[in-house]
Order: sequence, then C-alpha cells, then structure tokens
Amino acid sequence: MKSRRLLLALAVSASLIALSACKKEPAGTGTATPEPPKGETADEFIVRVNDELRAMYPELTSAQWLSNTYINDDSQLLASKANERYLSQLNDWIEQARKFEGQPMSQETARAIHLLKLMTAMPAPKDPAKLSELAQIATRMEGMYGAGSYCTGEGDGKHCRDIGQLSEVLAKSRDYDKQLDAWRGWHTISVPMRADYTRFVELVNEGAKDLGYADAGEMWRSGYDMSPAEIAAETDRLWGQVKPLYEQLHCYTRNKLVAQYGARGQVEGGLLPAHLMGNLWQQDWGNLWDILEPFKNAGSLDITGALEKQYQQNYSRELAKAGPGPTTDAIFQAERAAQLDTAKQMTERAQDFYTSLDMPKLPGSYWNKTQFIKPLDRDVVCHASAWDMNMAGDVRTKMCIKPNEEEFTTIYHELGHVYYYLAYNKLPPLFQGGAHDGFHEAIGDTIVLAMTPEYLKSVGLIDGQEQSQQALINAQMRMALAKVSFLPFGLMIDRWRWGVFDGSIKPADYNKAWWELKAKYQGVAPASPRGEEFFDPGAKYHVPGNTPYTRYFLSHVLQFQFYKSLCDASGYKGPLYDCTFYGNKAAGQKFWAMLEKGGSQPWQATLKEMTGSEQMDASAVLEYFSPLQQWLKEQNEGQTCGWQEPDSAEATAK
Ligand code: X8Z
Ligand code: ZN
Repeated sequence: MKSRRLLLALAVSASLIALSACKKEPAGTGTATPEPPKGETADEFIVRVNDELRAMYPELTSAQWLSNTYINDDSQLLASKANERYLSQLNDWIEQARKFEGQPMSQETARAIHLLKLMTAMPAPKDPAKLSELAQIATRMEGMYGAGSYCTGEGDGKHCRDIGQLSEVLAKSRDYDKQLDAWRGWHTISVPMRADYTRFVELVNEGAKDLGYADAGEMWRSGYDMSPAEIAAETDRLWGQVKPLYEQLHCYTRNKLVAQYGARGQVEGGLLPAHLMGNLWQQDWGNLWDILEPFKNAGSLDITGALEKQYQQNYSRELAKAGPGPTTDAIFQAERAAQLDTAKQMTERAQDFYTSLDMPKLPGSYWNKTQFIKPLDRDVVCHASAWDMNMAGDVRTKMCIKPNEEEFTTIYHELGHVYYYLAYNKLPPLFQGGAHDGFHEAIGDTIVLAMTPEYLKSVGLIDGQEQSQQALINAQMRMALAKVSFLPFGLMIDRWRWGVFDGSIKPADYNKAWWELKAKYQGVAPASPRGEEFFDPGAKYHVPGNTPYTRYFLSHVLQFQFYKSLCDASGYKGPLYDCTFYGNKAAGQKFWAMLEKGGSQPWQATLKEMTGSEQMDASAVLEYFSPLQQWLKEQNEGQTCGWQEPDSAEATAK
C-alpha cells in the first residue's frame, strides 16, 4: 500500500494509506484536536498534523501487524477499528485543510496538504456507518486471502493446501493436470470475496468523490505530480517501449511449452495457458527454468539448488544436536530450526549487500520482531511486506521464506522498502513516502539487478562462471523471466481496477473483463472458461489487499534507470548487464541521497538528481536486454509471433 506517504509503514493491508510499498497506514486514535486551534496558520496546521500522525501511528501499525500475523476474529476486529479511527481522522484533517485553500503558505506546506489528501488508497465515506462498513470489509477480505486454502477429500482423507503448497506445485510439477488442479484450487478462495469487493468499490468511490475526485481510480492516478490523464498516458508510452521485447519472450516460451506439453501447451489464438506458467498469476516465469533455459551446462545459475543445500546443512547440524536415533518430534524440531536459520541467513546475505554500500545494519529489533517463516499454529498473510511500525527504527519484514531463488530476491526487495524507511524517518511524517510509489518498489529491485553471476559467485551461491555468449544468454534469460514477463501483468491489474472504479467494468462482468485484459496485455488464458461464478481478481493479493499496482509496473522501468545511474556512479564502463555495484561506496552514497529525500519534492526532481533525467524511460530496459532480444529474434525467426485476443470470455476457453 504505499503510495506516498508515510504511513507507509505498513505493509499490507488493505487499506490504508497511501503508503508505500507494502505497507499500511496509521489509524487514528482519536488524539487529534476535533476543532483546529483558532488562528492556526497553514504551516502550523501541517506541523500539528505531522505530530498527531506520528503519535497515532504505532497503534495502527500494531493492530495491523497483529491482524496480519495472527489472523482471527479478535485481531481483525482490532485492526478494523484502528483503520476506522485512522480513516476518520484523515477525513477530519482533510476537512480542516480546506480552510487554507488560497491562503499564503510555504511550498512545503502546500505539498504536505496535497499529500495529505492522497494519504490513503482507501478513501472512506464521511458517513460513520459506511466508514465502519468499509473498514470491516477491507479487513475481512485481507483475512480471507491470508487464510485461503484449498481442501480436497473428506473426513480423515481431507487434505488442505495453502498458497505456498499450491505455488510449489506450479513451480515444480510438470504434470498438466496436477498444475491445473492447484491453479483452480487457489482460485476457489476468492469466490466468496465477490460481494464484498463489489460493495468495497461503491464505498471507496463515495469516499473519493467526497474528496473531489471522479472515482477512486482517478484518486490513485493523482499521486504522480502530473495529471491523472498524463500518468495513464505515461504507462501506455512505457509499455509501448517494451512490448516488442515481451512479445519475443512470449513467442519463445510458447514454443517451448508446446514442445513440453504438445497441443495443450497453448490455448487457441496462441495464448499461454495460465496454469502452466510456474506462477499463480503468470507474473514471473522464473520457475519454468527447466523448460526455458537456453543452453544446458553453460554457466549454472542454480541459486535455488544452493539455497536448498544450505538448508540441508542446517538441518544436518540441528539433527546432530538431537543425537542418534532422533524421535519424530526431534526431527520435526530440527526441520523448523533449519528453516528459520536458513531464512535468517538469506536475510543476512541481503543485508550484506546494503551494508556493502555503506548503509547501516538493520537494528536488533528487526531481527527479533520480523516474521521470517510461516508459523504453524495460526493463519497469517504470507504475502511479503515491509513495515515501519513507528517511524523511529522499529522496522520489520513479514514473509514465509522458503529456500528458493524467488524468495531470496524478494528479501532484497523488502529490504529496499526497509532502507527507504530508515533513510527518510528523519523527515516530517507527511514526507515519509517514496518520491512516488514506483520508487519505493524499485529500490530493492535495483539491487536485484546488481546480483550478477559475478556477485553470486563472490558470495558462494554459484560456482565459477565461464565467460561465453551462451552463459550470457542464460544469465539474461534468468533475469528476463523475472522482469520482462512481469511488465504486462504490472499494467493489467490497474487497467482492470481503473475500469471497475470508473464504472466501465460492471460487477456482472468482473471476471470477463479480467480475462480480456489478461489476454490483451499478457497473452495468457485459462485452460477452460472462467465465468462470473468465479472472482479471479480476488486470488491476487493486491485486489483484496487494495494495494495499487501501477507502482510495480513503473518500478520495473525505473529500477533499470536507477541501476544504470548507480553503475555510472561506481565508475563502471562495460555493458550494462554485467555491472554490479556490490561494495561500491560511491554508488551507495548516491542511492542513500535519493532515499533520504523521501516524498519531500516532486519525483521528477528526485529522478533528475539520481539519473540526470526527469522522465521515466524504458530505454535502459532495452539496453540491458539487447543481447537476449537479438537472440530471441533469431530463435523465433520464421514463426508467427503474437496472439489473438478472444472476442469474448467464452472464446477464451475453447
Ligand atoms: O507485492 C510485492 C512485494 C511486496 S510490495 C512482495 N510485489 C508484487 C507482487 O508480488 O505481486 C513485488 C513484485 C510485484
Ligand atoms: Zn514492495
């Protein structure tokens, strides 16, 4: 959730504020003055709001943390009440700010008032009953997602699988039917969300209108220091830059899927079957490495293998502690201890990259309070998030870490949010956010781009690499499966929500419109019809979690711009894709200087300081992937690439 401000902190939930990344917002605690002091100036008003916000923040984040890491009726009630107080407080502040319209004030104060209005991604109606209803729906939807599980069988034969177990089937099984069952299974969890989501849309739209926006989507698009229409056009422009690269990757992948699965490797029209992409949402194809690896034995990039080995070593050590002939219980304890150790070691490895840039170590409280692995005794929201609990150093991440490459890079992503928090915590609360929300999402990913084979080797995760064209293409493919496959997904989620909020997508067409957009942008389709008896958008965390998604699309462009600048700052001269700035203090200083600015100025100024340009631009993406794009073109030569969008939802299923 982040959007810009402060509140950022939190992670996830639904609702709140605008914060950054995966966070949440503060809840009002009723500490704010109901009536503003007489004679208060605009500048004084903002000082007061900042103070009140800082004071109420920890109570909100605590309630949200509990409801995310201990899902039950009680924690949900408290989180929902905390949200309710916060949203109502926010409405009060915004109301109070109106009287300063047209009055003299510092530039800083004007920006702070602008940010105040955009503080939440969940604008609430003024009517207290509706506000309370909204807070409850938001908490309930997120809880449903977190507790989601797919059960088969009955009685003693009943077997339930959570998101981690179902994701693992998609990642590892190559059995078409098992994958289909896992994919469909996860999509049962969102069916009961449809009514809640429909009502949620009505309520946030009412809240957005109260604030002067046409609808909640327009409000989301107002957080980019340009008009809502301009940022929408920007996303089209950026997508146009990278679309040809995506189409080449799509074409290559389809051929490989057909080679693996025969005719069932594609859906009519040349679309990719949703359940075969190694990921529940087809947003990251990295798990298809066994099918898509360009050259076998040309530079092993088996990071998952190395992490699994690390786990095994931890496990053997723990088991040895139990002595010979361990009991079932001792074996189980050894497994848990090894999982936790491995997760912490992975996090230490990520921290090491940041400290190598001269950034500080994470505070001791981070290590004590973070959720590293999935607890056994309760439901939790496993979707990864980064939290700023109090704007004063109590930072945490919440994940259910498993020893694999995807989770490993997600840790680097989350620490990017955490280091942003730590860097801008000294700013007034209203400026504690990303330059825009895409900046927040891009910090950790910029580091991920610098995880070159050379870096991975230097930290012992892979063996020595040969320098060959084949090894280069393998390395590029590995990165493309994470980054290029994501681009159209990053765009389509909010194309859907913008349409839902502005009414051009009606509740009766929620699923149909979803799959039309999936087909249009990603070129993927379900293996069989997905009618309105389903609510497939709800099976993606950010929909029930109400986290805007355009940020991730923008991040996937910006992170290449940041990476290029930091490579330049480090004095690197070679081809972009080979650069790592691991250990480079000059790059670290430049990065930190950007983080410290938070949301205190328009993002264009921050981008200019970092890259020399005021524009988001995908040319660094294309520069980075140019060897792969050339290679893909050769592979696809003579093929008919692209796909046909089905005319209707029914057609998708044929
Ligand atoms: O939600 C996230 C992060 C937390 S901000 C784990 N991401 C998006 C997703 O998983 O859908 C990171 C990449 C895209
Ligand atoms: Zn994030």
